[in-house]
Amino acid sequence: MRRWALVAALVVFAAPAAAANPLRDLIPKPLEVRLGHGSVALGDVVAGPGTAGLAKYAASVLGLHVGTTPGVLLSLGGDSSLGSEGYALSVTRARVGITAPRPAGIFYGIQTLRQLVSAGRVPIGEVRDRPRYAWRGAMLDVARHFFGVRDVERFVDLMAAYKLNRLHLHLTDDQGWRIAIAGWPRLTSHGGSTAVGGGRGGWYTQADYRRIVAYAQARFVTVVPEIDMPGHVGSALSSYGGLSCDGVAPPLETRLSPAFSSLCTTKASTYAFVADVLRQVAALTPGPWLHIGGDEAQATKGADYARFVERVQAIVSGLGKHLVGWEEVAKTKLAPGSVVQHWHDNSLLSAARRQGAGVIQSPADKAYMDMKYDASTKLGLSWAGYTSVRDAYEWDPGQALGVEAPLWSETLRTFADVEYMAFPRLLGYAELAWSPATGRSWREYRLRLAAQGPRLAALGVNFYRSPEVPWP
Ligand code: TNX
Repeated sequence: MRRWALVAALVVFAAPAAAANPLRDLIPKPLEVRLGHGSVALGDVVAGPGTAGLAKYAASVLGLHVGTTPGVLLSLGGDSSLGSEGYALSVTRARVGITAPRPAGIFYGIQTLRQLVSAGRVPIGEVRDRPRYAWRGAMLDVARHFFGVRDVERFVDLMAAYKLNRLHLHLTDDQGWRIAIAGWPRLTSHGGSTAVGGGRGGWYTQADYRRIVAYAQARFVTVVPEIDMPGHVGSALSSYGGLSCDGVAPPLETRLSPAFSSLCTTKASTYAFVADVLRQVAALTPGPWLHIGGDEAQATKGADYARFVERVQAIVSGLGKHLVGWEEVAKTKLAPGSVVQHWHDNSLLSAARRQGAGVIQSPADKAYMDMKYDASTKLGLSWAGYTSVRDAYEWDPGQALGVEAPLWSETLRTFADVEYMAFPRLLGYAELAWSPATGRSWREYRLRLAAQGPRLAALGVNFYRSPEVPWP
């Protein structure tokens, strides 16, 4: 890097009237970028030791071949201060090199390279990069409306292209139970049969879910499965009436916001159910987290709620996993390693911090991708206000494990709807989660975002052409 600076003239990011250079347009913005002069054509992808799988992946996304003609060289090793996800990318006249201490870093270097390629050429220069936060997530609500394996895989690819690394799947809610659990067939055959508005439902077999997990894992995305409890359980109660205190199965729920429901927290059989479900989900999930929801348990009495969450937390620990819960779980006594997902109540955020819990920032008025962009947005909700592309970008997550942008799907029936709400806001969250906060400005970001428009279009993404952004 230092030697490079001697050789090449150093051009800074905001150089006025500088020629277009994709090194200036990267999202998320890297830690350090040096621009050189000119560009180089791409050759083959050459795999260094231990990078054969990554080379195959790089070749497929870059439209190249794995070979030996000096081209894109992937190598493990180099500067260990880049950490488990950082990388160095160097483009000289002779070759493109991606070097990283760990495979994830090579993967992110490949994502950066993808954004640099234009008409088969890459600008000469250097990037040194590593993320600000470990948790860079998005949540997909497959319960209110169901989205199949292929859709979720596409979502994973789009997340990974912007260096996000956690996919939180909201698998169960009042209007749908979306994962098959052996021994409880009605959860899916009945509880998964419909959706908000009464349309067709759907669910993942355990093989489907494994496929999603493996697909995500290959892209360095950890799946965090959520089984929401003790509230938001209409689909479970309707499938097995014994899970409710009165023993009566309610009808299937298809309203957008139904009355609050609760598992019966005082019955021993409820815990047998919860333990069986969590054991099966844990066995399918290599990642270290199980999300147990815990939000909006208005139909559960306060003392019952605490006893329930603490008991479920013990089940989760017994499975060797860490509990993740919406911020309400901070009302209970959290175990070391439990993680709290903040969504709207600052006193619960403080309670989580007082207990030393890790915090994921998902403030509804900034990070909820189901909030309408403005009054004219046809999809989405607005209970937390409108969230323009600028609003979604202009905030700081502060001290936290990281950031996660939830996408609730009450109003989203198709995957095109999902894309319209997620894009382009997701790119802003990716940048908040990855890039240093210093020097951040909407005025500068909106230009880089504009430059991503053609890339999103080329990927076929149904993104919202916000008037705040000067799309080309
Ligand atoms: C609140 S956020 C909910 C969800 C809804 C969402 C809609 C949270 C933990 N609970 O059940 O889908 O608002 O924006």
